[in-house]
Amino acid sequence: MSAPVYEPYLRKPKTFYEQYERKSGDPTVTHYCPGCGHGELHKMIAEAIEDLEIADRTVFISPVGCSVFAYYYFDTGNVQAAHGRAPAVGTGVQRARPHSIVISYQGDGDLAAIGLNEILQAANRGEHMAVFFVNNAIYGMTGGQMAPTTLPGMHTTTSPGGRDPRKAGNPLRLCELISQLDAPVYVARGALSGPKHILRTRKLVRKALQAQVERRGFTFVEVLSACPTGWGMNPPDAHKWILEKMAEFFPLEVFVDKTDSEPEPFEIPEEPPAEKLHELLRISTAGQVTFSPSQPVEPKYANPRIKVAGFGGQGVLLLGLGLAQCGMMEGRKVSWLPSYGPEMRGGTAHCHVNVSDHEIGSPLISRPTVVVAMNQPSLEKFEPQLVEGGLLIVNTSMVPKEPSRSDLDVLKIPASDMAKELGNPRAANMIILGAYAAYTGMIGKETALASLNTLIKRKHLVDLNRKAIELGWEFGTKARG
Ligand SMILES: Cc1ncc(C[n+]2csc(CCOP(=O)(O)OP(=O)(O)O)c2C)c(N)n1
Ligand code: SF4
Repeated sequence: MSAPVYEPYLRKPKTFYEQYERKSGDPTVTHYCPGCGHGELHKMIAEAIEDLEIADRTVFISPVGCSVFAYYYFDTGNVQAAHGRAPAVGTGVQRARPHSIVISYQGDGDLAAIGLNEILQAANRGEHMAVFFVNNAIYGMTGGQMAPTTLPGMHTTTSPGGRDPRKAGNPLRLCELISQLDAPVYVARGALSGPKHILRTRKLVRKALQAQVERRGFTFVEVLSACPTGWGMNPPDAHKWILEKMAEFFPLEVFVDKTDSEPEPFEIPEEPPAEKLHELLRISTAGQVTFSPSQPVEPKYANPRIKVAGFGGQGVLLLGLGLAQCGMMEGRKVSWLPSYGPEMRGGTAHCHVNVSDHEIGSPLISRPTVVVAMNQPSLEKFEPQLVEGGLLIVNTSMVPKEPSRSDLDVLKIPASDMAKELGNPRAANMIILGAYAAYTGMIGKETALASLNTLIKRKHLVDLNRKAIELGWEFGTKARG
């Protein structure tokens, strides 16, 4: 007699990675605490994605909180969003790629505190996304502080005497709030405790995702979930507490279900052909020629990581763009990342520019090899960040102070004064571009001049900027010796 073959009951859904990349430890287990609801809900979502066959078009958005770790587990598209911002990121994803299935997976600190406005606005707009809201009544990741969903009288690290509704208000009931809006098509609350409720919650999860497949609109499933660590309970007690205490305040109901109504007609828009990309992004290729690097580059100047800094109005960002533009024209990989001060005018501005013969891992630069300081505060802020022996270019017209380090390669240039003499102080940035190009050999003169066709939108200013580059080039050549 042959042995019976049993279908494995507890199977790992295919939506999960085979191994979980983590900082340390066993890569086959999750790092969630024993009894934590995140793991249970992850599994329900993963199974539904597998059964609905949507893994290849699902984008899972995990913001801050214990939910952030979702990208370690889900073999789908993943985006990590800033605290509370998953619905905004999801909106962008859905609108750019309407064929995608967007999941916004958020904790109660994330969704009901810092992200409350985001979720209400997204729900009110009826964005096409499934929101899974893990309500464990506290901030789990940071050690159990009071959340907007903390029960009256509940002890947390920030309400050691118990939540007092007279001071902290009553807990927010998100399902009830969201179901007041017209747009949401499905709003329901489940609990992760005991087989009956776990099976019911599994159904709610599926329904919310099925509605996305049918492109019906905004779906919201709140899940009462245990955080034994934050609650200071063992897992069985925590699970009991969900039904005995939490469910009393947060009723387990389906609040809205319009998933039977006619879905809005939808056709997946065609992808634009790659040749059209320039047009779509409004990138001008007019007058662009590819130049080969004209001078040998000393290893210390090759693959620069550049920070250009100054105050608003000095053309700091344009100088950064110019460096990237020239690098691109000479066939290199480039990135440009601007950073603005909060003021519209007169504030500080800086940008990060990578020009490299290799793929660029990140546009963000923390240890630059080149710093351009257009004013005094920029010197003070960015000189310390330079790598040992890095190149510091100082606009001495605006920087009276001497650099403080002695290990640096310093190019001092009175760029603003030179630009004034040329007829326009705003041309200081292009003088520096010319000087940098000649001093380091990283950019050919012909390339720098030709980049102006793309960089300078007001054509009557091209001539002035051309002169500025020439002037800078002369200065840089002399300084190089
Ligand atoms: C802008 C910002 N503010 C605060 C924090 C600190 N912080 C990290 S996680 C968290 C709360 C997360 O709680 P919740 O959303 O309930 O998720 P849980 O960890 O309980 O699953 C906070 C306040 C942060 N990372 N970023
Ligand atoms: S701290 Fe709480 S929410 Fe975070 S993993 Fe542990 S049990 Fe889960």
